[in-house]
Amino acid sequence: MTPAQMKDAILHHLVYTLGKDAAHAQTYDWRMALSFAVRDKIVDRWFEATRRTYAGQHKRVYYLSMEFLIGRLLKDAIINMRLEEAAIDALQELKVDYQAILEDEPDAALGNGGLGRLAACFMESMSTIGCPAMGYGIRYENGLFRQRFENGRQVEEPEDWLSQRHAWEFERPEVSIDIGFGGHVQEIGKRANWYPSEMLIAMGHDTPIIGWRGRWGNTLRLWEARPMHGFDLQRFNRGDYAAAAEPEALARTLSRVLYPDDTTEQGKELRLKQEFFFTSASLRDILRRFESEYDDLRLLPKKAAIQMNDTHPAIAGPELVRLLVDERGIDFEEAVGIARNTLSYTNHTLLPEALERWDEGLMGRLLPRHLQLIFRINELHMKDVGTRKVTAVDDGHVKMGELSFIMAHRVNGVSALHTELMKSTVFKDLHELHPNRIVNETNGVTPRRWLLSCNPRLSTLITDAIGDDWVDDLEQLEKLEPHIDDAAFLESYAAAKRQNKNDLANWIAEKLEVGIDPEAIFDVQIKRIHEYKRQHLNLLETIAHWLEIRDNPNQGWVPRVKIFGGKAAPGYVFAKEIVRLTNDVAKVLNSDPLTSRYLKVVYPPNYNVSLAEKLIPASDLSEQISTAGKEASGTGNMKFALNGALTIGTLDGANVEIREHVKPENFFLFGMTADEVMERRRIGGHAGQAIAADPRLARAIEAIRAGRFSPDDPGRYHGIVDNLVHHDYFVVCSDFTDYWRAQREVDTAFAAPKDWARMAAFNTARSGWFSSDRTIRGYMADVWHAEAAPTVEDAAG
Ligand code: GLG
Repeated sequence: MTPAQMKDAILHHLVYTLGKDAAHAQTYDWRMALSFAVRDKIVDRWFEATRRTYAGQHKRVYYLSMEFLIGRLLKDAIINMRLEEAAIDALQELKVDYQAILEDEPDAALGNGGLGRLAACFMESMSTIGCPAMGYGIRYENGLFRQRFENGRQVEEPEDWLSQRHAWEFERPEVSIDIGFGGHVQEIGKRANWYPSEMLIAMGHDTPIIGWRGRWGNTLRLWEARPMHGFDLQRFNRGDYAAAAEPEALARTLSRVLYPDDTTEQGKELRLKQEFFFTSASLRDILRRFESEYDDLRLLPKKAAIQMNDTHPAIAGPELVRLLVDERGIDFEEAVGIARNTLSYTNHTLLPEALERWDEGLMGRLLPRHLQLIFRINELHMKDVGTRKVTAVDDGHVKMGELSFIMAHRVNGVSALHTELMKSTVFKDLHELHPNRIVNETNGVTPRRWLLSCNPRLSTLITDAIGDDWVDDLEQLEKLEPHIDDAAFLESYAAAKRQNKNDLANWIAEKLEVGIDPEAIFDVQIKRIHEYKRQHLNLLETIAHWLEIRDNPNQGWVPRVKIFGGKAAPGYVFAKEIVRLTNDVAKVLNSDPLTSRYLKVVYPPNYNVSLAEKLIPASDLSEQISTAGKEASGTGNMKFALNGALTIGTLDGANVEIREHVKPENFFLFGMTADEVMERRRIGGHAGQAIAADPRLARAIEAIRAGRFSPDDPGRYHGIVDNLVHHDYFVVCSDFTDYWRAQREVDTAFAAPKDWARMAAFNTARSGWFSSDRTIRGYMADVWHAEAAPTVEDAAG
C-alpha cells in the first residue's frame, strides 16, 4: 500500500464510515478512519486464513480464557501489516499527528495481569505461526479499574473503554447462544433434561488478530451477555419504568465487569455465572462448527484442542460431557474420554488462596445437572485409578484444580520450577496416579509488541546488525553476540537506552512533575501489588539506602530512580497500604535536599499495557524479587531482559531460566531458594532474628514505625510493621540482607558503564528463547498435537 492509497483509504472512511469532513475531524475521527483503513487490509488476510483452515481441514486450537489483556491494537496492527511508513506519510500529508492518534486509543484492559497478557501474546503468536486458532472470552463492558491516587491512596474508577466505538470488532448477532442457569433436572435413563429457570443470550463479537507480516489471522471471539426478553413493555405502560428495564440490566451484569483480583478465589455467585456463561457459549459454538464439518463426534479430539487457561473455564469438563451425553446421546464413559482427549489445562499459580473451590450448594443451585455430572466424573476417576485419595469433590466443595486435572489429557505449568513444584505439592497425588499428564511450557512474550513496536531504537540497531529475521525467529538474537565485543556497537546500544531514558524522564516530568536524572539507574518494579511480589522489600531497601545517604551525603553515591507501577485489588487491604506507603516514601525522599539528587521514587498511577511499553525500554534494572516458590513464572521479567535491563531477582518462576540463558554473571541473584524458604518459615521468630542481625533493616522498619513517612498520622503503617516483625510469611526480613548486598553490587556495576552495556546487550542477545512463538510451538507439539497451516505470502505493506 502506498502512502497515497493509504491517504485515500483514510479519507474514504472519514467521510463514509464516520460521516466527518476533514476540516472538522478530531483526533478520534482520524484514529477511527486510520483503524478502519488498516482493518480492511487485515480482513482480507483473515478471510484467507479462515478459508485455508476449512479447506485443509486443519485441527483448530480453542483458547478459553476469562481474560485477554490485549491493550491497544492500532500500532500492533500497523506494525504486523507493515503499514507504518504508509500510515506516517499519509498522515503527514493530512497534517495529522501519528503519535497523538496512537495515544488516543483506549487500552483494552480485559485482564488483571500476567495471565491475561499471556493469553494476548499467545493469540498474536498463534497468528504469526499460522496455528489455526480461536480465542474465547468475555467482552467486559468495564475492564480493569482505572487507578488514581488521592493523598497517596489508591482510588478506583471504572474503566469504560467501550464508551467509544471499538474499531476492531465485528458484531455477530447471528452467533447468539442461549445460556441457562438454575431450575431442575429430569433424568430419563442414562440421559437427563435440564430445565433452567433463568435464561440469557451470549452474543459474539469478533476481533481479528493478525500475525507478523500479515501471513495469518485468527479470531478472538468475546461474548456479550444480553437479555432473552428485553424491555418489558407491559410494565413500562403501567408506568413502572425502572422495573421495565430490570431484566435487561440483570442479564447485562454478566459481562459488565472483570473481577479485579487474580489471586484470591472469591466464591461469588456472579463469578461462577460468568465462568459458565462464556465456557458454555464457547463449547456450543465449537461443537456447532465441528458438526458442520464432520459427522462423527469421536473425531473431536483429532480436530479440536480446547485449552483451559487456569481453572476459570474448568466447568468445560462437565459441560462438554453434558452436551455429549444429554444432547447428543453418547454414552457417559465415552463422553468423558472424548472430552478429556480434547481438553487441556494450564495452571498459573500454586497460591492456595487462588485455587478455585465452589460451594456444592451454590453449584447445585446454579448448575444442577453439572453437579450431578461432577459426582459421576469423580466416581469414574476413583474407579479407574482405584483410589479414594484424590477427589474433585471434598468437604462440601468442588475443587476446580482437581476437576480440571481429571478432565484434561495434559496439565501444564508455566515455568520449569513451577511445573516441578506442581508435581511435588498441589497435584502430588494426582501426578503419581497420572505421571505423564503434567508437562512444562515456560511462558513467553511476543517480540513484535515487546521489542519491535515498543523499542524502535533498539529494534533498528538490531536489524542493522543482524537483519530482521529475528522478528520471526527471536533466537536469531544470538547473532548479536559477536557484536557485543565491538565498541561502536556497544556505544550505539547504550545510546539507544539513554535516549529511551530521556524520553521517559521528559514524560515523568510532564505527567508527575518530578524531575529525574536520566544518568541515574532506572530501577523498575511494575506488576500487581501483592505481598508475595514483595514491593515492601524494595521499599525497605529504598528507605535503608536513603538513611545511609543521609548519614554521609557527600560520598559519591550512584544515583538511582526507583520506579513503581501497579494496582492493588480493591479489597486487598495490605496491598493498598503498600501503595500508600510507596507514595508517602516518594513524597519524603523526593523533597529531601540532602539526598534527592541521589535517590528518587516515582509511582505513575494506572499501570497498564501501554505504560509498560513506555517503561520497559527505558529500564536499567528489573525487580523480580518474589518469595521463591510463589511466582509461577512472570512474563514482565522476560520483557525487561529482552530490552536490555538487568535483573535483580530470586530463584523464582522463569527467573531461573532467564538466569541460565543470560548467564549468571549478567544477573543479580539474591535470596533464599524455594526449599530454604520453607525451612526458614519453620524457625519461630525468623523475622525478629533477621531484624536483630541487620541494623540497616532495623533502622528502616523503625523509620516507618515512628511515622517518618506519615508525620501527620504516625501510626498509619503499624499494620505493615507488625506484619513484618511478627508474621512475615513472605520472608521479607530474612531476604533483606542479601537483597541489600545485591543492590550494592548493582551500584558498583552501573558505575562502569561499558561493562554494564555489555551485560545489558548480552541479556538482549540471550533472550530469544523467551518468545511466545517458542511457547506456542511447545503447546502445539506436546499438548494440542496441532500443526501450522500453510500461511499466506507476506503482506506487501
Ligand atoms: C499468573 C502468575 C504469573 C504468570 C502468569 C502467566 O502469577 O507468575 O507469569 O500467570 O502464566 N495470575 C498470573 O498472573
